[in-house]
Amino acid sequence: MFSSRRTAVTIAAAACLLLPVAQAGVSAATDDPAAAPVTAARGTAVYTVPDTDSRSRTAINSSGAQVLSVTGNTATVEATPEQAERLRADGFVLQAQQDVVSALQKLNLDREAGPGTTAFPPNDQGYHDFAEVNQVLDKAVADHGDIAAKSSVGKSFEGRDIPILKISGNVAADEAEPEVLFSCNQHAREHLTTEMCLRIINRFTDGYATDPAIKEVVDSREIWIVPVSNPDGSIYDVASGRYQGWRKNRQGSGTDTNRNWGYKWGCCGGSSGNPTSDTYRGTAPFSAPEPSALARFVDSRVVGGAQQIKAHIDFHTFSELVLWPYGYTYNDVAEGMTRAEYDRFARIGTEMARTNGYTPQQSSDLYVTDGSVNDWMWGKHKILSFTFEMYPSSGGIDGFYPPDEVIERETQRNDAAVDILLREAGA
Ligand code: 0X9
Ligand code: CA
Ligand code: CA
Ligand code: ZN
Repeated sequence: MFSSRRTAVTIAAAACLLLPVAQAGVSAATDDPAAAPVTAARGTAVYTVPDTDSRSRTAINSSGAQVLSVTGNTATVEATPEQAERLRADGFVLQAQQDVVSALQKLNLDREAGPGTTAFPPNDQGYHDFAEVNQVLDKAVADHGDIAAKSSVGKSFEGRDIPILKISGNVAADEAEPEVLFSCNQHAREHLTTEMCLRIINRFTDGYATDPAIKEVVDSREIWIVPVSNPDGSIYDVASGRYQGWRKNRQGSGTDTNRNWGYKWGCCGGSSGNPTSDTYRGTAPFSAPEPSALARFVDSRVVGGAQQIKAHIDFHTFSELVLWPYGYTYNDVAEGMTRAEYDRFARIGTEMARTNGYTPQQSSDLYVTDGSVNDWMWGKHKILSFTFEMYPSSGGIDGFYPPDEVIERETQRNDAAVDILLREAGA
């Protein structure tokens, strides 16, 4: 029943797409009686921009607008009317697709109204809110205490523990086994990634007793999983009774935690110094408590002078990409990255992408980012660190809110890639 309602919502959303170009600078919200403000100040719309490349997409981000996704050479961009006008003056072709407030409004049609809610909408109950994530972790430990242990990497800005699960044979001991980290939901609205981390947890705990291949991996690795790297933002995105389209943490007007990592922070035009920007880098490297806590955890895995964590995936949505460092430079080879090391990233990234159908590329091929997690993981610790941009391959703001019916298919899609990374951690 919920799926047919979802279909109706999707069709309604599609019907308002593709405004005539002549009106493109005008917000569609004014034409839409259903469009009540979600976040009062949010006057942005989503546009497609054809014929972009990595440099022009970096320029779009520098203008204050934000690239949401890229398919081929076409970027999907969120911008205010002023930013859109400015980009047009700079020669970009912008075609308006959707008003963000009304698009979020349409996604919210099934939502139980009212504050104090932390749960997902009735039609998206397949997603786990933060309390439910903790229940999944607690159950994994209760059911499989010999191979699963829960702890915290530290506190979020609002004081929540950021939970981490370790999975390994003889889990209570720190054994000399290659360690692998999976992290999810750095960006608040990218809820499908939390489900990805939960799938990894369930697969390697529930499968242990019956699947020899799973047992082999769990017994020869120490697997760390952080399902919700940004709990405050993730909860905020859902809790008001409506999806907010929120990306950052909840410190002041929000820091983009994936611009706050302390390797070449703010170096290269891949982040913003404006606190209201969606790519605000914060006041200093690790000024945001969430990446700071995760970084201190990773630092703590240096044992006897050797970093134990060998490989890492940070899951994001969307665009269906496998990305590797560096993000701060267009160059393949740079300080701390030899040609051989780059080629290893490309080889493993390409191999993983063959299994899930994503597009493999260096992360700066998307656009330049500085202060991202992968650059820090590799630049400081030589951890083989990838970003996966999950389903869908393209879309507007609704791309962050795929219906819960896709969770199983789109998380299962990455099983083989996860297995490849776990293998490579021992190479
Ligand atoms: O911009 C980002 O932080 C990531 N894309 S998202 O749409 N999920 O926000 C991409 C980060 C890729 N860059 C690096 N990994 N360096
Ligand atoms: Ca072990
Ligand atoms: Ca160990
Ligand atoms: Zn993201």
